[in-house]
Amino acid sequence: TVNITIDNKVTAVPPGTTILEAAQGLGIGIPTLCHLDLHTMEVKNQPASCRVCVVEVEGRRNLAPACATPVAEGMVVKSHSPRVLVARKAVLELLLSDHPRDCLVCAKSGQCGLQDLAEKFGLREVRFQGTISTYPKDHSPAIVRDMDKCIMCRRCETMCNQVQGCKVLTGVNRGFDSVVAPPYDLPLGETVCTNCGQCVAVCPVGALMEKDQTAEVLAALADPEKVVVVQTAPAVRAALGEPFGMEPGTLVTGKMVSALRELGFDHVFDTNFTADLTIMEEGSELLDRLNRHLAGDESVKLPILTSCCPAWVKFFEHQFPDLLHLPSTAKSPQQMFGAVAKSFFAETIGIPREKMVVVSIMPCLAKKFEAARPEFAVGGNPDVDYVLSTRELARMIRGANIDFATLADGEFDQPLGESTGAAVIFGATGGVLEAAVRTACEVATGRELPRIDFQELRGVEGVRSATVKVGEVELKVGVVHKLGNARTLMERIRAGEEEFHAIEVMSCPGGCIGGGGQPYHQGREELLEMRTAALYRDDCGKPLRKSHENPHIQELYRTFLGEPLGEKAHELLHTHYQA
Ligand code: HC1
Ligand code: SF4
Repeated sequence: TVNITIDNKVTAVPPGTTILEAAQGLGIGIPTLCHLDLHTMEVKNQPASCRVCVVEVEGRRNLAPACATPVAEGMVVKSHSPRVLVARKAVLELLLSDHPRDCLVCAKSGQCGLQDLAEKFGLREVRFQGTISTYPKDHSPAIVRDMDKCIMCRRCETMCNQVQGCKVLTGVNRGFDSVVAPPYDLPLGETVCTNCGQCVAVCPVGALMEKDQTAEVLAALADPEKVVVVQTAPAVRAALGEPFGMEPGTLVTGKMVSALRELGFDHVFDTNFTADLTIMEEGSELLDRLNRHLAGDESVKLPILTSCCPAWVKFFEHQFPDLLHLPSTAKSPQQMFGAVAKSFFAETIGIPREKMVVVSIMPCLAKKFEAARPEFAVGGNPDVDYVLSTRELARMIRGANIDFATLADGEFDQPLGESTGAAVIFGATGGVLEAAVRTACEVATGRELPRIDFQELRGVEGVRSATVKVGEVELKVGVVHKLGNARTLMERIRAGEEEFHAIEVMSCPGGCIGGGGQPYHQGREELLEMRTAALYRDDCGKPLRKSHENPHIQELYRTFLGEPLGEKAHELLHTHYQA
């Protein structure tokens, strides 16, 4: 080990440790804007470009960036000497010299790393004035890029290329003109961008933001002619408390329901209901393909791939156009909900679909893109009208002055608000497959499962595989999160190097709980673990934990849909893919 002293505190750390890491180990906070360390992914963004982490190292003439300076034996460091503070302030002023000052109307206001430091350092003027770079804003179906605000920290690039394997964002040009851009400077919406939003999740400033749809939703709520129905994704309930100061991993399902009622939604329903429905369809498809495969039908292709993650869907459409016969044709729970709400539920309450507005609350930005896909509309009227991220909902709640923390727990409306424990774990990596296995096992054997928890499908590793017995069959399943891992696995499958019966892919770290629309995770992996634990706790506490036991799902098949994979189910609940 190497002995080092920081702010008079002594520590011993392994060689190669940076001053920043050693300081963190001592509980000493050194500000950073560009640094990002994703331990479990073994990915680091370490360009040392922002320079706000500079520290004084005894015996060295120049200040050193703590994030990129390895420790040395006997090193003595001062993290907040007057010299350091003066330098940091100057660094901030230089960053601000080429940065818009429109904090009042910036979507990142209040959560901006640069604004936060400017406030902490008491900046009252920017001494260095010069040209301010300007770029046209780029609006994709999910993301707004405002490169005027980019500070070239390159965190987005690391997420997009190293974690997601999408290679959409790269630093281009030099010096004052340098900026992060898609290939050929194309608009993001015309590239292979999956809308996963992981670039947004780590952007420290307002350069990458979600496409905000709160104004459209407010207008619908204010329109007396409209019946506004809302659905809430599994992962939202594990993170919505965070913007209101609650401990990460606090389950706020009941408060979320109450807040949505207070905001004026006419019917508060749950995407978890259609997550159970997805299992009925996708589980049936899995058993059907498996049985035909075992009977020697060579036209059946395996592995079946889950299809509820819209960024993953767009990824395989772009990257694996030759394998479009593999994904399940089941729509995602979000889209199943829209289709059921605007048919079954509109009929139930006796209104035409045009009078109904369906709003989703999602942890995800790609859900905005998914809802806008033309195949999910009838006569131009979309099944899901607007998608709000967890962050946008939190803003609406704050804007309405609702005291979230003290809200009483509300209950979802019925019939589209009932769900089982199998549905809520959709929000964590491995959950969709676990839910499918719970149902497939019982349907295949007609016997009650000896166990409900499939620990072998849970965890944080990027690629996991397990063998699960479904009836007489040893089902080989894979679970993947983060698209870079999905690419590696799919390439192995394409090359015939790996064989699976079923694979779940979720694009974001940890699954939807780490989605691009959640309170910014900024790469903090412990946060994702706390949210995940909340979903499994919720599952454990439910009286029903298998999708096929959901009484309202059974009723929906009896009275409206018919059989899983039947004609009506096909028309409303299945889709197709295009290269
Ligand atoms: Fe997800 Fe899904 S789990 S995709 O991550 O299948 O977004 O939470 O809503 O649709 O149910 C997201 C979460 C979500 C869908 C479900
Ligand atoms: Fe890359 Fe995802 Fe951002 Fe698109 S949304 S640029 S794929 S990180």
